[in-house]
Amino acid sequence: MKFDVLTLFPEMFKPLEESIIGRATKNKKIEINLVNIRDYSKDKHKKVDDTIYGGGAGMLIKPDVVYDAYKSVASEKAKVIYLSPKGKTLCQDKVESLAKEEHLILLCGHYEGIDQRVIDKIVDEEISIGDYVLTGGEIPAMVLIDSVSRYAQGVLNNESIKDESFSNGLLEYPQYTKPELFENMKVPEVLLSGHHKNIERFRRNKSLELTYRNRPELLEKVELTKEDKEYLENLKKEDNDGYIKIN
Ligand code: 4GX
Repeated sequence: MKFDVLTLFPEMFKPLEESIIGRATKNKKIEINLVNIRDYSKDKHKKVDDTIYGGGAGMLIKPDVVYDAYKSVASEKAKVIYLSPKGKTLCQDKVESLAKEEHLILLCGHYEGIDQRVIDKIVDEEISIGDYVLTGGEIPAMVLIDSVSRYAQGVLNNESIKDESFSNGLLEYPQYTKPELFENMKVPEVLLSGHHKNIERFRRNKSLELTYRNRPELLEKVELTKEDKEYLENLKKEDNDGYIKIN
């Protein structure tokens, strides 16, 4: 799978040379090609931005420069994504569907963004990584590359995708490794028991509790068994113990 990144700050993508994404690139499981938008400025001062028609603070990136940078990597099958807080919020389902694409072109804005005409001309999808404002689209592009690449063939070599957070609609249960005793805290006994059915129930309950406490809205969308529902009802009862609930 190939990513072309159109950016004014290609050096910001250094982190992708490390760890799993770095290895995936070296092993040709993914390809990340950085395109400096500034290289496509026709201006003798390499100017890429200008003031905003109608007034307003700051500068916008000029459409012609972005268009020429885009044309240098464009292909028929490529999907073009603009990272922006105005886009639809990225979620794990979206990550999985993007991983089925062969070629993604990621457009990173800076300053106040990019002239709307070139966005209308080349962008297929506008995606946000969350409801907060950053200084540019580079970190969001790295978030997208990192999350999508995990699903590319040969990038991950274990089964971790099966049990991780969101894979079953719930947050992942806590996990433990050696030593068995750390700062007076023991690893939960059931995990040492070898009793697979009990371990499975313990983990499911921990997932349910964590999701209920941190992300209760996720519980609406997940299929709960009779046992799941009983466990959650008990939790709520314990939370309310000693108090009268007023609705
Ligand atoms: N998820 N930013 C884009 C430039 C910009 C400004 C205004 C459109 C309109 C962000 C996010 C994000 C900062 C990237 C502003 N683009 N991108 N940049 N959150 O905050 O994706």
